[in-house]
Formats: sequence, C-alpha cells, structure tokens
Amino acid sequence: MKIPAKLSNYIGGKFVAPHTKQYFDNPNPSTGKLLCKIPDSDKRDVAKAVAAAEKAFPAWSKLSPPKRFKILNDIAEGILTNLDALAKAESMDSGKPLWLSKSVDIPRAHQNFQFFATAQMQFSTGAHHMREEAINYTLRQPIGVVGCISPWNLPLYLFTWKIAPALAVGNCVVAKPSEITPCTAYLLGQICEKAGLPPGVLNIIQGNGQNAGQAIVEHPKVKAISFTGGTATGARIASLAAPKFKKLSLELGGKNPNIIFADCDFNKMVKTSVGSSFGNNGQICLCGSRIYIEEKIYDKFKRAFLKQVKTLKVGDPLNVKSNLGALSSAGHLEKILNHIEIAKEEGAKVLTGGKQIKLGGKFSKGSYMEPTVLEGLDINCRTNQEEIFGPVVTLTPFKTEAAALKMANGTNYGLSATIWTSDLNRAHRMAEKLEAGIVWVNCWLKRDLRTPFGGVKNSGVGREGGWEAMRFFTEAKNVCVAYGE
Ligand code: TXE
Repeated sequence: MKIPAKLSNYIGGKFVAPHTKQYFDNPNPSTGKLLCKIPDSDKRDVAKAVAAAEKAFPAWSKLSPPKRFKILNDIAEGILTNLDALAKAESMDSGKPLWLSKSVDIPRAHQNFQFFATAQMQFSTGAHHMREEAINYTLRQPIGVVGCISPWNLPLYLFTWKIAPALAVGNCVVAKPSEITPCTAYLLGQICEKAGLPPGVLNIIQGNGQNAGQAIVEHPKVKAISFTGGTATGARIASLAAPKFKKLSLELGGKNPNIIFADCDFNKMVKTSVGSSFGNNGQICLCGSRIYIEEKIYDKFKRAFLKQVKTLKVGDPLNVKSNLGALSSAGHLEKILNHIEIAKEEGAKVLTGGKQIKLGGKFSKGSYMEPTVLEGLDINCRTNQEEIFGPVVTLTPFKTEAAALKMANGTNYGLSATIWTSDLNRAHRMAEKLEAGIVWVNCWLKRDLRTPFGGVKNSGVGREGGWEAMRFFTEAKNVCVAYGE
C-alpha cells in the first residue's frame, strides 16, 4: 500500500480522476517537497458521488446487522493489517512523528470501525406505553446520503470517527478529507474495496473546501453534515445548511483551560501537562493551551514544566527520537509565528521557544517550530482568547477556585477542560460549573468511545461518540398504536 503520484476520487467503488482533470500539489511538510497531487474536485464529482450513494442506499440500509458487522469489521481489520503503511503515509502527509501515527492515529481509526461495527448490533430504541390506550414505539431510520468533512490534525482518526457511525446505522456517505492531509483517506478506499464494501456505500471526494467541501454541504440530496474543523468554517457551513434544514454536527475549535491546584499529584500533573500542551504539536482541539496555576505553586510548576519542555526534540517525523515533528503546513507555521508576534506586542514574556526551527539537509524547507511557553499576559488578550492550534501555551497564576473558574470560562470556546486536584469535592464542584463539553479530572485525553464528545459555545453544536453519533445519523420516528377501544 503506497501513496501514488496522483490521488484519485473513490466514487461508486471505482478510483476515478476528477471531472476537471486538474490536480494541485500536496507537499510533505517535513521536507517541503511534493508528496503527491490531489484531484481538484468540484460539484460535478460530488453529484456523481451522491448519485452512487443514492443507488447503494436501498440495499445497504436493509442489510442485516450481522452482515453489516462483517463488512465494517473487515474494514477495521484491513486498517490494522496495513498499520505500518498507513502510519508512514500519515506522518509524511501531516508531519507528525511516526511513533504517534503508529500508536495513536491508525490504531484509533481501527477502533472507530470496530466500535461502530459492534455498536450497531446493540443499538435499540424505546417504547412509551399509554396504559390501556396505546403504545408508542420509536423507529430509528437511516437518513439516506450524508456528508462527512474532516480536518488535517488527526486525518484518518477523525475521518473514520465520522464515517464509521454513519455507515453503521445504514447511511451511504460522501466524505472529504482535508486537502492538507488527503493520503490515508485515499488508502482507506482501497481497504474498503478489499473488505467488500458495496460500491457507492462510501464515496471519497478529494479537493479543497471551497469547491469540493461546499458542494457536499450544498447538495440537496445530502441530508446531514458532520464536520470537524475551524470555527469560521463551521459558521459558514451552518449558514449554508440551516436554510435547507439539514442535520448538522459541528466539532470546532477549542481554547481549553488546564487548571492546576496546589494539592494535585505534582509529578503526574507536570508530565501530563507537557503532553496536553504539545501533543501533536498542539494541533489537537483538546490541547490545554491556557494553563492556570494556583499561585503558591506557580514558580515550582514553571521550573518543572520548562525543564521538561526544553528536553522535547523537534525533528524528522520518521525518526523515533523526535518527540515533535513538523507542523501540518508552511501556511500553518506562518499563522502560528504571527500569533507569537501578537503575543509579544501584548506584553508576553517568552519563557522558552517562540521561533521557527531551521533543520538542515533534506529538511531545510520543512515547517518546524520550537515548543513555546509564554507568561505575563492578560486573560482577555488575543493570545488567551484565539485558538492558535500550535505548540504554544500561556501560564497564568490564580489565587482562588472562584478566580480559576472565571478565567477558565472566560472565552468564547467551550470544548474541554482539565482540573488537577486531590480534593474530590472541588473536582465535582468545578466539573459542574465549567463551560465545556468534556472535563478531565487528574488526566487528559482519556477516551472511552461510548461517551458524548463535543463542545459548547463556539466549540460546536451536537455530540459525537457512542449512541450520540448513531442518533445523529438516524431520524427518530414515533409510531403510536391505539388499542384501547
Ligand atoms: O480548517 P478548515 P483550516 C482550527 C485551527 C486552525 C483553523 C483553520 O485553529 O488553525 O481551524 O484550519 C473543509 N465548505 N481547526 O482552515 O478550513 C476543508 O477542506 C465545506 C480546529 O485548515 O476548517 C477541510 O476538509 N468544507 C480543528 C475541513 O473543512 C470546507 C481541526 C477543515 O478545514 C469549507 C482543524 C467550506 N466552505 C482546524 N471550507 C478541530 N476542531 O480539531 C473548508 N472546508
């Protein structure tokens, strides 16, 4: 399994060129060199994909759960069989270390298919009995053709997180990966073909957001959209989908607080905080980019944290010794460096990092950056309010629990929050009051795929995961049968 020089779309079970016959470049961000060409698809390709999905829908939606399980589980197994090749493709495409693709991204893509293959065998609905009058029961029916649009930070991980539940409950899918990381989605098409997924059940369209992505959102036959990406793009998608009354699930950005109390398990907290700050180069919507530390341990934390951050090695993603690889694109590096300049203008003190890293040899055109820790900023400044989505965190002291809560809730985002404390009462009290869809206490990024996943405020609308995803991808119909008379 290899990345070809030119990727294709996967429509109706066939690997096909885009209607325009045009392609654009997909550079490897660790070297700046061309990795492959991406089809520049547009609404004509999307129309073909929707037609193929519509054709496949009657048979796929009626397939028995055990038969659907077999195919979806074979896709899961196919991902596992090709783990090494997929992990390498993911690292070359996104710049993330190979050890990370191998241990997190690709195993999770496998789990996504495995989880929803089995979940659809257990999915059930409710009944409401009106005593001596009638019985209501609820049908959960697949929607038809649905659209899944995913980002570049966790490419195959998030692509499959949407596709697997959509397929599991009987929909046919038109999906688009990010144009910045298109490779593993292309390879997934090959795995689906081998697993015997009927043609048209999953269609993968490559291309940019403006043409290919928007065409999926606007197509009248696509009845639901599941999107993960930036908040501005989410707003644009919502404005297009809402007047057409499409179902929408939006998982958007975050500016997550990491709240540290003096009574926490210090060593575990520091180690985890390095990961929650710089994991995947800070390019995870769940990273804790605002670190709030109880004043009495502020200096102790700063010393211990900086000591560990300074040991992080940034380099070739394929080298096992690299803790951090390249950023996802040259454009993203530029955006983050611009944020550093803004932070300095706002009065930030750079405790470590802040600069681009220029590696030599074949990596001289790669997009690398120092892990960056800032302090001394006002909580309302741009650096503490806007999602930077890179290896940049700010440190801010607090005196009381109430002050920490106010600062934590003081942004337009509300995806996740982390609390470090050994006071159980405080943990529960704060978890209840934090404006976030996900709260971690004394841990970070512990994920159980059955739990609801999503944000409040500008971090999104709706929830993914477990039954939530399966409910999103189905329509509920109540049937009321009177029998009283
Ligand atoms: O993502 P976009 P961008 C945040 C992060 C980042 C910022 C912008 O702060 O710096 O968003 O990233 C498709 N109709 N996150 O611009 O544009 C696009 O092709 C339909 C947080 O790279 O949101 C891609 O497949 N689709 C985040 C997907 O949307 C459109 C992860 C995401 O791209 C479209 C990524 C349109 N009009 C970035 N325009 C998270 N929540 O984890 C673009 N797309």
